[in-house]
Amino acid sequence: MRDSSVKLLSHPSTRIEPKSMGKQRVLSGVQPTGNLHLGNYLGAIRNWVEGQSQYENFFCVVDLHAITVPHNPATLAADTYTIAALYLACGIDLNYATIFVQSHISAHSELTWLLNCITPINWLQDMIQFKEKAVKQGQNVSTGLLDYPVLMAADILLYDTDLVPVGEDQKQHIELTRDIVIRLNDQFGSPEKPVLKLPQPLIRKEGARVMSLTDGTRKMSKSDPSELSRINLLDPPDAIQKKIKRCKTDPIKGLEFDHPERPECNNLLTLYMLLSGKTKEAVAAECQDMGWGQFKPLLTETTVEALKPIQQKYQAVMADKGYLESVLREGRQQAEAIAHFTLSKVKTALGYSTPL
Ligand code: AQP
Repeated sequence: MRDSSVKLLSHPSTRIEPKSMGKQRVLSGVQPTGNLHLGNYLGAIRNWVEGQSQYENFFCVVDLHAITVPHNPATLAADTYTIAALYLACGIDLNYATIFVQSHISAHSELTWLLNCITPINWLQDMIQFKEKAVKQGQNVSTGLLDYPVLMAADILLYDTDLVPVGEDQKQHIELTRDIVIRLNDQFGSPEKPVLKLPQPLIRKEGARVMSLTDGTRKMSKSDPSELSRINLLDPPDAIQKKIKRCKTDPIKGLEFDHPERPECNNLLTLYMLLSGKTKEAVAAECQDMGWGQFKPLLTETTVEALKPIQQKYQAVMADKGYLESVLREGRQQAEAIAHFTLSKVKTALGYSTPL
């Protein structure tokens, strides 16, 4: 790496220890469907980073999922690289993790087909995310959107994953993955010799559901048409200041957590707590007598400071495209070997002949 600020990133070929050593395996991913926001960071990536040394980790950029809603082919590849660079910038360490791009490994699509054929269609029609996104798209809902959770199941199952760290919104999809495993093992394996491993969700309570800045009852989301609804990890300080200044609040004096009629207040205090690293009790005591006029600049400064190191590291990673490419190339090689082994196991269990 040319830039000294990214010295902490290890080059893929200079790792200091093997990543597995009998550890439980973790897999998770983010779609390249837009700018990563504080919900993606606090609900998912920050937890990946905090737990990474305990596990053998696979983090993918799930670009096949990205086309389940209308997408722009002119930006898909660049968005994919941006997400991979942000993984590194947020602190994913190659000593513990493999980073790769989902579409670079054909086993994801192939296992999806096999799993499709044992997944009842009504299981997919019941998924909350499908119903919500389908409503937004009206007549143009693709089969891919309905099939999104089966592709996600394939992502998880290909790597014999033990744990899937996600935000609360993805819990139903992990439950569906488990149902698919149980069905497949039941039909094509035996209790002594299951075909696929049963994964568990790993959902942290704090940050599991970061809410929109413009409506504290809806989750912060990349696809919300209003830019003011979310803070992106790459937002400059003036954009962060503007978004917090304009965010929805209430007229009640004094700030408090967990009040059922103050969802925005709870969300903003939670953001302050998570980004400052203070405890809930300390934040409750610090902010109990504050008005919004005093709290908003405090939250702005805390957010800007928390995102500064991520933004600096991101710039350094993006300045060396060769490095990022080498990370993804090696990631693909490592992930592909495992994925193809699992795929072969499933094909054998389903009765397929071996390729000649
Ligand atoms: N608001 C959120 N709070 C906590 N966690 C969240 N995640 C997403 N939004 C929040 C978690 O981020 C990870 C990656 O999500 P994704 O990009 O794969 O898809 P998503 O959940 O659909 O995220 P978005 O931002 O809402 O994207 P769009 O608008 O494109 O659908 C997941 O672990 C998710 O739980």
